[in-house]
Amino acid sequence: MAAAKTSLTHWGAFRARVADGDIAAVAPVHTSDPSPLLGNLVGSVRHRSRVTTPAVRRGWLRDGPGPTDRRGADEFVPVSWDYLTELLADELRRVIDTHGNEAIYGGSYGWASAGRFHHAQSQVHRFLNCIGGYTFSRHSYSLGATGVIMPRVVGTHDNLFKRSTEWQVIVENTDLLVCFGGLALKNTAVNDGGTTAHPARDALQRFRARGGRIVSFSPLRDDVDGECEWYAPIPGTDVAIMLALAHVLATEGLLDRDFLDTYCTGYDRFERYLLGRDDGVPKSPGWAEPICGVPADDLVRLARRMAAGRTLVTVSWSLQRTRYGEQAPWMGVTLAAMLGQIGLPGGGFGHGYGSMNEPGLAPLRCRLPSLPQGVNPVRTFIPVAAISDMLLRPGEQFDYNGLRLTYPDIRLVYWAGGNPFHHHQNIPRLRRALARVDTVVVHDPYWTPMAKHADIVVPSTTAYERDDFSGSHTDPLLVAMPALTEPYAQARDDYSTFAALAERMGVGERFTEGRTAWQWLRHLYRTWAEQLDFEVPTFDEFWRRGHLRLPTQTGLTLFADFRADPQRHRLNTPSGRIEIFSADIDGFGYPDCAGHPKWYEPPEWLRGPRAARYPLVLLANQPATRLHSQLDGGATSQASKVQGREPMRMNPKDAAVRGLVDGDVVRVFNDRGACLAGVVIDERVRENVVQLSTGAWYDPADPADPDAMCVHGNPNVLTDDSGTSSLAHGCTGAHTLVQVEKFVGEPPPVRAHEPPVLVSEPDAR
Ligand SMILES: Nc1nc2c(c(=O)[nH]1)N[C@H]1C(S)=C(S)[C@@H](COP(=O)(O)OP(=O)(O)OC[C@H]3O[C@@H](n4cnc5c(=O)[nH]c(N)nc54)[C@H](O)[C@@H]3O)O[C@H]1N2
Ligand SMILES: Nc1nc2c(c(=O)[nH]1)N[C@H]1C(S)=C(S)[C@@H](COP(=O)(O)OP(=O)(O)OC[C@H]3O[C@@H](n4cnc5c(=O)[nH]c(N)nc54)[C@H](O)[C@@H]3O)O[C@H]1N2
Ligand SMILES: [Mo]
Repeated sequence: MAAAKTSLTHWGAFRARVADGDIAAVAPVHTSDPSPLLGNLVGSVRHRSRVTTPAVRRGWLRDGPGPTDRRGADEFVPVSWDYLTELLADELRRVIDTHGNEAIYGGSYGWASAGRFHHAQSQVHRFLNCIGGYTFSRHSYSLGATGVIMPRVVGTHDNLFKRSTEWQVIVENTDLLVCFGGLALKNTAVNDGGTTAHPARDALQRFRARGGRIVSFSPLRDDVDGECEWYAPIPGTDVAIMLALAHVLATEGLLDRDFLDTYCTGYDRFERYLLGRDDGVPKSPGWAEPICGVPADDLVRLARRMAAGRTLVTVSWSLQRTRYGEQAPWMGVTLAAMLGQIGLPGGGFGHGYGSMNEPGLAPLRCRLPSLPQGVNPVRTFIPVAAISDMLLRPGEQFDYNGLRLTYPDIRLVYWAGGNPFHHHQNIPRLRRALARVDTVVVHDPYWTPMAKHADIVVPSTTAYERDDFSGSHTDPLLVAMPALTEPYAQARDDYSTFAALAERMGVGERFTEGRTAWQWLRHLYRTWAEQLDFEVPTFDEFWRRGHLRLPTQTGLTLFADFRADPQRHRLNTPSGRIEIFSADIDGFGYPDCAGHPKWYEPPEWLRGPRAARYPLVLLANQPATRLHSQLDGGATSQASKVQGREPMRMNPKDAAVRGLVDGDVVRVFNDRGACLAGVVIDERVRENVVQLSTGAWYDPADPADPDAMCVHGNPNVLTDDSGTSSLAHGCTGAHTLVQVEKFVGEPPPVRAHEPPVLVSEPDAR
């Protein structure tokens, strides 16, 4: 099993020097533009926040399962693996026998680590399927709105990324890149499953060298690296801007009627709205200016430029992570359709350039190996960001994507590979929701806030303490991930934990199929290799070499095949075309999502009534210094902190009126909650906007109080979790309105990365 000490993360491949059971140094491999996130790996295996022993919350051990407000405030009792397995198996059995499998929530959303076999979500879902199933979740926090709206508009959502127009095609063909939400390079380092290539920075340089121009709409200047024409509209108003651009195209005869007639349906219905035929309000640049703050003349000129050359309209994913988030991608496609360039090289629509590594990369010509998850006999599900609603409102009905669904009565929450205290909005409400269930189980290598809110905590290995391999659908390399070091303390692979649990519950053989983890790796590789239409080396050869290059499909343009032959390549929509008007959505009659893209005033915006009390828009965007909450204790993440708090960037004018200087600790608050943050003054941030990225581990000043201030800077104590609309119920974490004031006195210490108090109990084994 000896192999070079290289491995893969979601943000790149690296070579490690290992000493004393930990990663002592890392160097990037394969990439020409390595991610700074690699800096978080050093010391991560033996970090003080590791879970070193199976542990059970003291109150749960004493009083048994049941609703309680002690979660997050209690001590933990270390137990043996055998006792943990026994307790957990008995509790799962009790819940299933008394309430049925539907009472287990196993959505278990989260990114976990790279690795095709030891992928925590695949493992937990396979295990729960073996014991009769679980209530599951649909879609993601990334693309909650897109995942529902885009299949109805263009017949797919993932092909928008997996078969996106390649960077090289943009470099060679695009004249004008109009980017709603910028093209943030900090985000392009990352891909789910791992990535080895980071071509975006170089592509943008070559694009500019060829004479390409970038227009960025974003509250942050540095969402585009280097030269661009920057507009900083009021956050949340991109749909109004796109409507204004569309209005110019429609009224100046700049739209492509042939394209709209041949490839789209419902433009005329939409145009009635655009021109104000029914409501008397033309959505003109003059109408948009007071909404978005961008001068009408600039919008007129931009629309004309867009029609004069090869233009790619890109919409970042952040735009759909807000209330009415369905509208931005829908309107983006509509605008691109009016320009008539969808399917032409370098023109049309793009979604997620600058959001993830994947858009702009060449897809593999083959599938990847993956662990079969089995079949879930339970059909109950929720849209993923409805977790608090589900736990707080069992039995209540709600609308979702044309369906009327009922929230199940959840008794046990099972999490492996995610951190809801990172990903979910309105943490005070989430804490009250988690207090309602009988039992919370968490597998994680670290004492994350979610682990501290659990009853049963299962110490997992990190990806660097076990053998695995990984890759993603838009990366040419399959990469071997040999264990870099032995498992720390009592940590075990999730696979071993589930194998032991399955054995105890009488389904051991079904779960393991008689294979060890190492045998599974070989099995997954071999069965994958057998169905390929090209030759690959044996598993041993692959493992020895450390990576395997797979064929990719280069030169793609999104929807080129549809453009070439709209009959043969009809879209998977009711009309087979791009649905600018959707009769289905119209038929649902939702007040918050009409049959065509439309401007809705968001609740959390600067021109609304709420801004009188909370006059700043907080952008809770993706952190430049880590992936989500992962390795927040690592060097790159820690170097960015200000007096130990998460940095919050703000415009010099907003700082001046509050008497703030660089390095101050501030209290950021609204009527949902409050957190501390460290001030970084930066004129690249629009006025009336502050940026506090996600990912600082939640650290309540008083762990027993769900409304306590987070002393570390987690913006999700402030955000709203009410969902994008009745259509998708997507995550709306991107924006929230806040006020900021100087924190007076000595700020409380940050204890986020300290383990909880561990106490021994006489009866515990
Ligand atoms: N306000 C606001 N909130 C947001 C967002 C936003 O823009 N604004 N963005 C949202 C988005 S797009 C996303 S994708 C989510 C991300 O939310 P998550 O995916 O939940 O966040 P991560 O921090 O990646 O959590 C992964 C967890 O898996 C653990 N882990 C790693 N390896 C293993 C393993 O092998 N086994 C086990 N059991 N655990 C492992 C890590 O230690 C970590 O605790 O956040 C969302 N939340
Ligand atoms: N370094 C790093 N990279 C990541 C991640 C990470 O945690 N760390 N997470 C990954 C994941 S899971 C996902 S889903 C993607 C998410 O990708 P996105 O959702 O696109 O990423 P964000 O950084 O939240 O937002 C991108 C930019 O949009 C701008 N923006 C916010 N609101 C508005 C608005 O109303 N209008 C306009 N025009 N612009 C706005 C912000 O300035 C922000 O910097 O990122 C991925 N990449
Ligand atoms: Mo995401």
